[in-house]
Amino acid sequence: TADQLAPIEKFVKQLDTDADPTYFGALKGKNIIVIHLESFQQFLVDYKVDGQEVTPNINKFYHNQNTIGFSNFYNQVGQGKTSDAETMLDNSLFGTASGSVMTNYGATNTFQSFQGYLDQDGYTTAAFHGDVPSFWNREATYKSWGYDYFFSKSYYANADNASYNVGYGLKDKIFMKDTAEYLQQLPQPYFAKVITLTNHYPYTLDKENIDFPATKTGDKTVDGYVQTAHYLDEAFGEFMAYLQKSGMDQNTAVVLYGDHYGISENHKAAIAKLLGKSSVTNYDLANWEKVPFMINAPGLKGGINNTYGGEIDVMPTLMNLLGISDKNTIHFGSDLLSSAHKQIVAFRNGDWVTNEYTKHNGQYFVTATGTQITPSEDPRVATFVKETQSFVNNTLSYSDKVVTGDLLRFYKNPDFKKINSKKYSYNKAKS
Ligand code: GP9
Ligand code: MN
Repeated sequence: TADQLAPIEKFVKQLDTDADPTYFGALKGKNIIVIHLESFQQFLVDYKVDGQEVTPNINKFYHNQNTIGFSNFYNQVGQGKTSDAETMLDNSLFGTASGSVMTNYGATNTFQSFQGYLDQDGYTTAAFHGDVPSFWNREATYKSWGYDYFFSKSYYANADNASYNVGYGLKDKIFMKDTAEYLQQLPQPYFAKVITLTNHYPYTLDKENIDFPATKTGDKTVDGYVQTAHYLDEAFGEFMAYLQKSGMDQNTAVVLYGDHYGISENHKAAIAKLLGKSSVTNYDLANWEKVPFMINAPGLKGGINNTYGGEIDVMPTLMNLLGISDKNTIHFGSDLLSSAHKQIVAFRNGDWVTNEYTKHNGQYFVTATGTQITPSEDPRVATFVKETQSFVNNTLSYSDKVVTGDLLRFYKNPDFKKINSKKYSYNKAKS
């Protein structure tokens, strides 16, 4: 009921920040292309195998003077993996404790999504993905989130041709090329989410597309990872070249993010080899949860940003960059570019990272140094840990309440026009 919302409204109010004046509205009216880098971890950025960069195009993008490149940005997904990342990015709501929000609630819940705000702001919104539309219940969910268009597999030429596919669907290079051409035809300004696919477990690629040496960790399931990551980087490079050649880059912001790990914590020996260490600690594994988040646009004041944050923070960050107030949204993240941003990153299992201390698999560390600590030995640290844990537990459980109770249907947001999911159809017109 509406009463259940009151404590939640109070909780999310404390996340409200004043936007940084340099960045508020800096991307106003620009096209936004968000590229979802499948299974892409931050460690790959600037990573080399035998002296060779795995992802030269993404590295260049990260260090570009018009890119804000986050160095302490974490994935926060749970069982819903890709779908949890999408739920956080488009709604600033966490994935649920188990299962997937998109699968279990995507068709039926009321949402106040980023796409809904963008629509009110005159944007066309579209999602692109080279898999069937039913995967993760995307088709139904995107209607609830108010996406105008969903270009899924059948929108791409030769999608049924086996040589165009690997793993779950279309090869990234083919997918990205056709996507760029679709983007060119969208009414502007547009917001586009482009979900890549080839860099997905078990990291297989056809011979013609392999042009990077596999790692030799001795773990067969991870050694192909740098090869598919390299392929994804080439697809991204070709996509950016198209934007530049066509002039599409001029009024467009490109945002990159990684959705979750590519190599899970179960592969400790391989992770140690990749990091050049004899073994890994829980502190190393906390760092292993980092994924890229980069924002680039012509004229944007860039630089490496060391703020601690995660996927839950993307929507408030982008809203402020677009000059859309996030004050009245029920969001569980906050603007990473605001000096008031609370640097607590909550993980779905109750672990957390802050700019001061880190909790991972029940152990505590100083975030800056990796030194392991026992919080009870220092009253100040003990209090910090207690307060942080209580914030993390609250943020997760309040987000769960919003989702499982479908509470947004009771929330009267003065800034938000209700989404009518029935309005949308993503069927391909027969030609
Ligand atoms: C499939 C894809 C993969 O369409 O997005 O999802 P994941 O297995 O990474 O959750
Ligand atoms: Mn994924």
